[in-house]
Amino acid sequence: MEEVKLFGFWPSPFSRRVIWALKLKGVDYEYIEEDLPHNKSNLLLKYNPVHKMIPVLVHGGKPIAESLVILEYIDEVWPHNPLLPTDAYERSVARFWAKFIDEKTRPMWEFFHKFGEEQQKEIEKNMEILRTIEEHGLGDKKFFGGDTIGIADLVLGMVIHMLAPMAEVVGVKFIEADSFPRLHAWVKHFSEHHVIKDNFPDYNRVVEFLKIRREYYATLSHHDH
Ligand SMILES: N[C@@H](CCC(=O)N[C@@H](CS)C(=O)NCC(=O)O)C(=O)O
Repeated sequence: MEEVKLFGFWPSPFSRRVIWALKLKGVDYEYIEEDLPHNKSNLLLKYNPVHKMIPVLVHGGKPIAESLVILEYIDEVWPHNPLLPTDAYERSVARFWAKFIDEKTRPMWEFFHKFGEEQQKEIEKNMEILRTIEEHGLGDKKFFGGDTIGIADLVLGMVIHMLAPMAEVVGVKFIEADSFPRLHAWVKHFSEHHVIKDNFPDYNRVVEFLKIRREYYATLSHHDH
């Protein structure tokens, strides 16, 4: 079998979704942790010269960048335990939600960089995005992928290991049982899945990492005013 390598950064939701996909498929790979904040490796710059970002999957020496592209590649090369449905229409629906969640969840971090009224506005925007996913995304399914985890679930995983600890550090709550019952049930199903649970970043370590970031943003915001 050709060698598989993954370049990632431990708290990043973008490399995390790829780790989960490889684990769901049972693909052996070598994980290479990048020192993103301080010192990107020459290999990362060589493999992703366009964005210079993780994740990069290297399969048989050939690099693939952009997490959604990587997830689709993984599903094509290792088709067992599929992440996408076989039916063309169902596949397009799965891709629609993966794209929507990918595009909408990254800006959800904005509240973490802001304070006061600006922070409140971002929190409200986040609630609207969650409302859209709650009302139009999941329906009565357990996962976006139906009974099993699919591509959109892997992308939405970010709300558990990044958005939730960010909310904890700031002192707000997003996905609660009474306001978002479907998403709340999804959080439980997804985080209790054995592959996800066994390959989850250390929650307390993420909180500590985020506290330092939050203090840094607070210093910046203090200088602004
Ligand atoms: N759209 C990209 C986003 C990846 C991304 O934002 N990676 C961040 C880490 S969370 C990164 O490598 N940042 C390094 C930099 O911006 O210089 C994907 O889905 O793969």
